[in-house]
Amino acid sequence: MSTDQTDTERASETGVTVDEDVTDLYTEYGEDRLPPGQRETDRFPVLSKSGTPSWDREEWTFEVWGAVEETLTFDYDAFRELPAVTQRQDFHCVTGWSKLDCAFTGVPFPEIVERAGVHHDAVHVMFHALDGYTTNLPLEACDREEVLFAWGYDGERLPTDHGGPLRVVTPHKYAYKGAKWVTGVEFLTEPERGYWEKRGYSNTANPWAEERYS
Ligand SMILES: Nc1nc2c(c(=O)[nH]1)N[C@H]1C(S)=C(S)[C@@H](COP(=O)(O)O)O[C@H]1N2
Ligand SMILES: [Mo]
Repeated sequence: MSTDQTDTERASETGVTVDEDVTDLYTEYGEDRLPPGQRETDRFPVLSKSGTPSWDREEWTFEVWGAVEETLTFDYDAFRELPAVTQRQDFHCVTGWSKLDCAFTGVPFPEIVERAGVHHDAVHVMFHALDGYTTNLPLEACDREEVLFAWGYDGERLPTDHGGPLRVVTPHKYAYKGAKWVTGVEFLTEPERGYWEKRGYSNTANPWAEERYS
């Protein structure tokens, strides 16, 4: 697949109806849709620090806490009832591959911000996951419609290897900013670093500026 196809051609390839195409967000950051130093892949590789954790649908919860008016807890069914959107997005891994035209379905980050009533002094966010993974972003970097808590991929339930039942996707950042198996989001009044950010990966992770390592 080349990067100069039309949107119509792309839509017919995946066969999934999308509500929004956000693959043009690169124009905020760079000239080319494919960030520098990346190569396009048709596969969707699996990358995890320590394998795929198991989870139990009855026990699973998603929590929102920290600098918020209201701590929120959802079980799986309650989370699936939140308003969701299907977006066509690109996915850029810091190790050098990019998968274009992924169809992710999920709940936009601002929906969670609104429901929790995030405090005015909240400036930062930490995502927590089942495998002990964490990753962080400034609130203003993740409070955007393209950051999804995704439970669907290509019209199906998100596969467990790719972070099911729920993962975060951050199409404007390298993919390590998107926690797979996410179980909670914590709003912070001071910046903190997550798993890879403490181990030499870039804190800012802008693919178009090749912010890979710090
Ligand atoms: N919970 C969790 N989330 C994670 C990771 C992980 O090890 N654990 N790895 C990150 C990295 S480095 C990448 S590139 C993407 C890979 O997502 P994929 O396996 O669906 O391709 O997930 C990110 N999110
Ligand atoms: Mo990665």
